[in-house]
Amino acid sequence: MTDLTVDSPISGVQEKKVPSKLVDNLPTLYCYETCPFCFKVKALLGSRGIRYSKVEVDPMKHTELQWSNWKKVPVFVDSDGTQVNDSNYILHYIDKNGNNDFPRHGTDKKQDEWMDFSNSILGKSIVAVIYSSYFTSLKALDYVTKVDKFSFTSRIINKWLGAIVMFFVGRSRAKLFSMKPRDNLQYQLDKMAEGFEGNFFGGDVPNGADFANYGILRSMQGLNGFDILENHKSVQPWYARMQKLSGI
Ligand SMILES: N[C@@H](CCC(=O)N[C@@H](CS)C(=O)NCC(=O)O)C(=O)O
Repeated sequence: MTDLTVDSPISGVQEKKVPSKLVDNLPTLYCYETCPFCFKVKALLGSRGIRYSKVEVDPMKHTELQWSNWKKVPVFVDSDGTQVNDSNYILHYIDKNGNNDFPRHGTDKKQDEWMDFSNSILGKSIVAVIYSSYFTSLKALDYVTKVDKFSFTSRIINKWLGAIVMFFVGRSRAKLFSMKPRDNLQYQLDKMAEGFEGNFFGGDVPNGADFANYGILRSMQGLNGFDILENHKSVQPWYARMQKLSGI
């Protein structure tokens, strides 16, 4: 279970401010276009109407994150230069400094568990389905060929080599579950739906668990296995509600 205090010494809000890493003086999100953890943050920023800049990180070289000790995406830099690492921490940080809608970490066991579920179960379950073959992996990585700022060579390497890497990651994720990837995803969505308290995990208003799990699932829209969600009788309407309010 993710413990927001001990997960990693560099998860969460960083002491050193990095205002020089802001783009256009706006809160800035360092991300990969298709990263599930990044979609969590984009969904929350969208639902709160927060304007922000996006920096697309090269998934192989990480050039854009050379300045940071934390090399994973998302990294969020707030307008005052505060750096926050790790998606669930970023969700809490943004909420705390804005609407303050979510119960804070440690005060609502259910929210904490479902936020943890998004990383430890759902994220791994979708990866096992999206990257279940080299062909489906290539489809998922096609986006890199459309990132203008990447060089031609980077685009080719990121797509064709990236797909091999992700195919093996998919296989390793699949081994974590006893069911086949598609059956497992169906099972995890059934389980997840049990956590809804009416319209959302948070009841009438979405909480951290809604944004965390929506983000993960949003990243598979249009990719292999998304039909499982589209055909799910309670997850699909929840997904549509989240999509409407987040605008992504
Ligand atoms: N616990 C982190 C996980 C983030 C993560 O694993 N991001 C992936 C991209 S989807 C990553 O950056 N992996 C390292 C890499 O690509 O080198 C979070 O929730 O933000």
